[in-house]
Amino acid sequence: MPLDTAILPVASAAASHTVRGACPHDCPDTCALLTTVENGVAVRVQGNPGHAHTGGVLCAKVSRYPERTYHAERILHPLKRSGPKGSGKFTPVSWDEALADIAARLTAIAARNPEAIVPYSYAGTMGLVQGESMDRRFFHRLGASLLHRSICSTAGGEAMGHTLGGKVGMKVEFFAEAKLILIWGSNSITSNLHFWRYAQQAKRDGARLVCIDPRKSETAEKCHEHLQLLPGTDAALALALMHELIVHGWLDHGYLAQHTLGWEPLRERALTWPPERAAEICAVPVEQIRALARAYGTTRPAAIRVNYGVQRVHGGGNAVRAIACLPALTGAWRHRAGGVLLSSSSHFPVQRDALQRPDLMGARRPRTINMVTIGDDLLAETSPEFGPKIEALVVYNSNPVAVAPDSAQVARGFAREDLFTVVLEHFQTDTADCADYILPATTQLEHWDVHLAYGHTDVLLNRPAIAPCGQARSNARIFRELAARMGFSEPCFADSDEQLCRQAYGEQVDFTALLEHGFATLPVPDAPFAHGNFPTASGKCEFFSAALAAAGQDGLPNHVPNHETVGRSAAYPLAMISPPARNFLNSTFVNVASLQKQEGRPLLEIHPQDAAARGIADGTVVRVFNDRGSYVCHAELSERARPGVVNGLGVWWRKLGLAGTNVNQLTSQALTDMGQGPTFYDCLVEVEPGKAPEFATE
Ligand SMILES: Nc1nc2c(c(=O)[nH]1)N[C@H]1C(S)=C(S)[C@@H](COP(=O)(O)OP(=O)(O)OC[C@H]3O[C@@H](n4cnc5c(=O)[nH]c(N)nc54)[C@H](O)[C@@H]3O)O[C@H]1N2
Ligand SMILES: Nc1nc2c(c(=O)[nH]1)N[C@H]1C(S)=C(S)[C@@H](COP(=O)(O)OP(=O)(O)OC[C@H]3O[C@@H](n4cnc5c(=O)[nH]c(N)nc54)[C@H](O)[C@@H]3O)O[C@H]1N2
Ligand code: SF4
Ligand SMILES: [Mo]
Repeated sequence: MPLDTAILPVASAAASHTVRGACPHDCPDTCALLTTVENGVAVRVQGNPGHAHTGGVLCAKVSRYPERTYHAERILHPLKRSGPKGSGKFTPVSWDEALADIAARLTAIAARNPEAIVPYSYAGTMGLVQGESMDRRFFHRLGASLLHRSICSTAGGEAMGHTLGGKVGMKVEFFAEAKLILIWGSNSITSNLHFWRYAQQAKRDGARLVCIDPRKSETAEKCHEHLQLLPGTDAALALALMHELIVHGWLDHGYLAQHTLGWEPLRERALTWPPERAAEICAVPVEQIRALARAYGTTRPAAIRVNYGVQRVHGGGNAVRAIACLPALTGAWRHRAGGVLLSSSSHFPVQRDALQRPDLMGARRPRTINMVTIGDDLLAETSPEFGPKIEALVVYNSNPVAVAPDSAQVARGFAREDLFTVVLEHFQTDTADCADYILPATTQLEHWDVHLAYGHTDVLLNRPAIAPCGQARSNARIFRELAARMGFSEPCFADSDEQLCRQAYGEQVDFTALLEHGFATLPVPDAPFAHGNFPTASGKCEFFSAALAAAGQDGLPNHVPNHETVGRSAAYPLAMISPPARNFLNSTFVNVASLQKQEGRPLLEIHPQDAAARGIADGTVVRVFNDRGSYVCHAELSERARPGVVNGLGVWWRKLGLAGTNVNQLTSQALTDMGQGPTFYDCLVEVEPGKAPEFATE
């Protein structure tokens, strides 16, 4: 089968061929895809065996790509609202009519104040072209509000910036050579499968695997040990580990002296955290903390895979900082299989200014809206602090009505009759239901893109494998055409999707190699911090952050209790976390029948003791509630939940819930200590037996 013949017009393509691509989803693995196309139809999507990190293996979700792409409910024409706001009723219109009307509406609002227009996007596709190129140029030129894209990773990202100097760390492939791996706040089997393959290799070679997670996840089950702490207590644990490293002398004094900043004050801080203190806060046996410290202090090489699960609580930034300090205490960085990895994305030399063109804002400095607080912000009136009331929202690559916290408030905001909402989508999601216009977007099989990764260090190229389905257009094309209709005449608005692919890395990555192989490996050293060289201002691992101290924050990592701390509320005694479901990707794939079937139905895992105390039987309907609202789902009595903590696996579409809500009805808009991120896992609830029909009209 010839490779990549899809660059020829599809109609003339050979009867069967394969096309190299990249998985677009918000997943650390960024797999290399091979799509088999027969007579212009994508019949199979597989992992590229030639790409080492992918190893020819895809997750169950993306193996179903053709099912999603050719789904009967795919949006194939522009749609205009024909019923009351939020009713989900639409009629097809032509692209001309839709684009002309949208351009006219946005032009009228911009004439009064362009900041009343807000873009809302996240990582529905992580592609640099379809996610952060022409769209950004468009909104920058328009003078629209900026968006703080904070819904996932800003607390941990900022914490890494203040500690290591960026989202940098161990190379993922060397986890395979570690002798001890801490899997910290990560359900790797679910959400980082290709890291798990390396961890399995290490396990086969004798490594010990320890999982640190409030939930007995699929991953926790397969590790040698599981430390099942309360949510939001990771910094206490990390500080207690430091305490033990110090009192037992498991320290690399040479590394500390040469490559770290602030060791003396950190030492003093850590000495205030004996394991007993942490054990009480984390609600785990003190011996388990001592044993973990001994293992970490005495095993070489020791590696930490921390994931974003730890940082969705009030003190998420501090927790990540505390964890990120650990390898410098023991000098684990000296070995290529030692250190820590949260995200590798700062290793990528993306030419963001060229791609996004912030210069098009000229002298304007629009306000920034935080995507986490979109619920409150859509309901805010014009004021000197807030700026103008939001009049128009353009949503793409995101499903905020389902994924943003405090969704009762988000849904109220989206229901505003006077809000003009445009949604670029593949499907009629909860958010698309609230649109004035839905514009059909292409999928990864239908457009060009180029990618970074946050779980490895290869750049990937995605070629279109098939022609766009129906009248779908790529995000970049839609913004290009809107720009033309609004009279934006700068030459950058004429760049094609393929040209944008080339601009994403400019001269930094060899585009010819990308065209030829589909991926290119960045020249990152095997042990990047063996000799210091951290990308911080000091070049050292910064235990003490002068930037944080200057901002009035604690310059050293500390335990910051949750906003909603277990034991503080009699009304809501249970902590709830809502981690990713294995067969969905955030709210994507929820409508793919085979995957929905795998996942079953919206459910809450509850420990049998907590269930018994409330008269809840396995498989029955329950109402989960707090002051923000209630969520009706099925109870699953399960040891996956620890006593006192319930797990509401995410993120179902609201309209598929028993009472038209999902787990985000319960989560809050409160922010993290760093990065103004969300606190999805910092949430108290109560659970009671319920009946589905009783709540059906709630
Ligand atoms: N299948 C699948 N894969 C995904 C996703 C998905 O929805 N489904 N989502 C993708 C996205 S958007 C992201 S950001 C990435 C990373 O996504 P993450 O959100 O980091 O997901 P997980 O790796 O599942 O890790 C979350 C783990 O952290 C645990 N956890 C919750 N609170 C705490 C806490 O306070 N402390 C500790 N130690 N653990 C805690 C949860 O129980 C869960 O097992 O995964 C991506 N991959
Ligand atoms: N309770 C709870 N809530 C959470 C989380 C949690 O763990 N618990 N996780 C949070 C995290 S980590 C994240 S990252 C966010 C994710 O939130 P989002 O980024 O909103 O992710 P998705 O829900 O997957 O929605 C992405 C949408 O983009 C669309 N899309 C995909 N590709 C394209 C394209 O090329 N063009 C256009 N126009 N659309 C496209 C998909 O069809 C999909 O509907 O959710 C957060 N919400
Ligand atoms: S979602 Fe993740 S594991 Fe699945 S194919 Fe995409 S990158 Fe690979
Ligand atoms: Mo995320």
